[in-house]
Amino acid sequence: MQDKNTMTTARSKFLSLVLRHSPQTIGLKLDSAGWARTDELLACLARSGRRTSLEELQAVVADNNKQRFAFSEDGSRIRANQGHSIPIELELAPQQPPVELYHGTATRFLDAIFREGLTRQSRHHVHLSASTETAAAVGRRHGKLALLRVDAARMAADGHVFYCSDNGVWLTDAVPVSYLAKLAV
Ligand code: HQG
Repeated sequence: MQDKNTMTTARSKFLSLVLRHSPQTIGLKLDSAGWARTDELLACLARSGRRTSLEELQAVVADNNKQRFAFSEDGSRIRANQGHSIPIELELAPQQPPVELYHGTATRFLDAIFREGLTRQSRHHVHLSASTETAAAVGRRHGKLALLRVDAARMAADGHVFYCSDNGVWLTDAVPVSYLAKLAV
């Protein structure tokens, strides 16, 4: 018998897979802004052998450590707040970023990053954090940490557009090398 936390984490990972990358895995359809109907999601989960109650789904959304998912106001729809690899349009409004933002990465990527800048890889945007702690945690997922400071104020002044996802991740299309500086860790 798995404990409740293990189940919630497993459900959250699977939900990331279907709402960000591969809804077709369970025959689910997302609209152009990434929303799935909540009742359809529950039906698709049940049909694929992952029966989940509405209460259990609500617990996954509420307990998620990074608020990765959100329900629409009336609860009839659900989507991932960011991190998609499939083509959806989150419809976020451009926002003025903080003066500095941070990006955590692995040291083995630094040569490429200081050649071509930060590029979005398989995601829709480059992901940046308002705190060095969060950036460091993101970077450590990839290997030996390298921490970069992004001159967001100057980027914005130069016309680069920033968005902030509902869970506080700063997003932009690319960060050219001239706005990057390596920080000591
Ligand atoms: C690197 C997590 C070589 C980039 C986090 C990163 C985040 C380059 C990796 C979210 C490069 C991509 C995103 C270049 C960038 N050459 N490498 N020119 N430009 N890179 O996972 O930012 O848990 O796609 O530095 O909290 O690490 O999924 O991006 O190391 O918000 O909710 O290429 O994922 O959120 O890796 O993480 P990722 P990320 P979740």
